[in-house]
Amino acid sequence: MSIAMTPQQREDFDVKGFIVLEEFLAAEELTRLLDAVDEVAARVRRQEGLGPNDPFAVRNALAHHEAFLDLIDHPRMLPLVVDAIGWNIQIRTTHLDCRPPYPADLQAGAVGLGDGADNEVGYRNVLWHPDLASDYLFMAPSLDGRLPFMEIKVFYVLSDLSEPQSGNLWLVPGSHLRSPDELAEMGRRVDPDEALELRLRPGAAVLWRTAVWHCVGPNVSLRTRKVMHVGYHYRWLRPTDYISQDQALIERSSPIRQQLLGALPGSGHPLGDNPEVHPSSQYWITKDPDDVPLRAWAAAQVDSLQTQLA
Ligand SMILES: O=C(O)CCC(=O)C(=O)O
Repeated sequence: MSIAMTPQQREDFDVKGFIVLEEFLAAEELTRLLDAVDEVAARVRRQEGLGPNDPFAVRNALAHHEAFLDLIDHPRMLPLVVDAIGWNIQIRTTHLDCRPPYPADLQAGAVGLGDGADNEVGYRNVLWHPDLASDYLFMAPSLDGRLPFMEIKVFYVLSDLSEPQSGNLWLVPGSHLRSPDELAEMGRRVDPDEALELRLRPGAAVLWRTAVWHCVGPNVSLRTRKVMHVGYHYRWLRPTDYISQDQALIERSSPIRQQLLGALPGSGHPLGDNPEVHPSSQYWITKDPDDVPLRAWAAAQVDSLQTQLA
């Protein structure tokens, strides 16, 4: 039973591979996030020696500001996340992307081809790709050549991306059902009729399967592109952004947040009572419900819905 996903959203998620949620963030949430982006941007620019017009991205963004951290268990998004991927999950990555407008004389490269003058000077012209299948990472485990379902991301639009060519996220609806090899064989050139440039206002969110082919278009608008992606995957996979999160952060977090931060509760051995002879990773075999508090949380949501419907 779904906790929050409507039948239409379920169909969008399964068939197109993504769900668009316009006006998802409340005005105060958006303001807080934009202030956080400014604060983090100033710090990163200082630390990395970047100028005010240099693009940059930050990974493990949740560790950089409380406003970003609060997105991982956002009370209206978490139910949709659990409906999409289940409760046995943790954060794989959180990334912030800030991409100022191109200088007037900079030629925008073609969408999704990963080259062009913009790419050469650091405005990443992100190639069409599904996540977890790039050849420089690994050719991911395949299911008849297709990617198995391993993860989702939530894309939060913080700046105005409602006009074309503002650094928009592009998607190929339904491509999570196609093989990454097909994209490679196409020379990563996607038929424009198949590609969708998401044009979204600040505060929108998109819950998407990262196996959907996607890329980022050039930003020839006059505004800086500011977006966040919050990625969730299964607890038995390894995160990209951290081995373990900061201990002080884990200690001050709720049990559900600790789970999402990839932590295990208690002081026992993570391989169980008999780690020498019968190691049994708590990330795999969850005998103790405290290992995965999202499970009880999801069950309680379902119970409450059933009571309301009875
Ligand atoms: O929107 C972005 O900046 C990056 C999107 C992307 O390529 C990804 O999340 O893998």
